[in-house]
Amino acid sequence: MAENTQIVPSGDFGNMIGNTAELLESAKPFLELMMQNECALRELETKLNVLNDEFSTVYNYNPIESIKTRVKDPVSIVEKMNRKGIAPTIENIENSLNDIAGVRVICSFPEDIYAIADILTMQDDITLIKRKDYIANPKPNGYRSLHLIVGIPIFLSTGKKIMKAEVQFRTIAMDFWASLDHKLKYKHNVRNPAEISAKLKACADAIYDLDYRMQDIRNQIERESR
Ligand code: 0O2
Repeated sequence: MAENTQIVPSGDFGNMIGNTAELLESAKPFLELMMQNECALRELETKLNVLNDEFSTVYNYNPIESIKTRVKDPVSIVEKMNRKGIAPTIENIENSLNDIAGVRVICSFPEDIYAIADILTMQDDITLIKRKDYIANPKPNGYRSLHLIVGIPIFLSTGKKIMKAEVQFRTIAMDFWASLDHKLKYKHNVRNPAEISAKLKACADAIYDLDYRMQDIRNQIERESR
């Protein structure tokens, strides 16, 4: 290093580092909240994996095809708070959003969805806060899933904290449909949105029919192969 190289920042660069440190400090409570939600997701994912492993070993059957987890991104959090007309403070975010932590559980058959959802919510450290059955009562556009809002404890150095999480259960086919529907939501320049919505609704109904027909075949195979 040359003798007079300045290693202590000064001037604008120094201010910039100072501002960054302040910014990081002020973001800490938010980062902490995100970390706690990540922890809640890990707990839930483990519980679901344990159930799937047990079914696989004991009944030679995997009710869960896949599990996806995500923490809601900061922009979506702020947008949702704005939609609700609530100031996006840490306290308000924690109190008014149920889906900062989100788990999506993909099952092959509708019966498995209800079985796993019931077993999960019967666990004594899980609290069922809200249940929306969009399979029995689909949204007008055809969206089907079972949504649970659950409370789950995480254990921090300061003690136990109950976190909220949204668990969405769908079949593989419902998930396929929801991905395409999600694309429509974010494309604002489609020429025939009404026509596309009608086609999607018809597909959603066909998927519902197919899911239950496949389930009947699966059950018949089980009955007739004992
Ligand atoms: P993202 O990016 O998936 O997180 P609430 O305040 O809980 O009563 P909320 O949050 O509208 O009301 O709950 P709701 O209706 O149960 O649905 C929330 C989530 O379900 C959405 O999250 C989607 O993931 C999914 N969802 C609901 N309706 C539809 C639909 O019509 N199509 C698709 N593809 N997904 C849907 P976010 O926050 O929209 O986004």
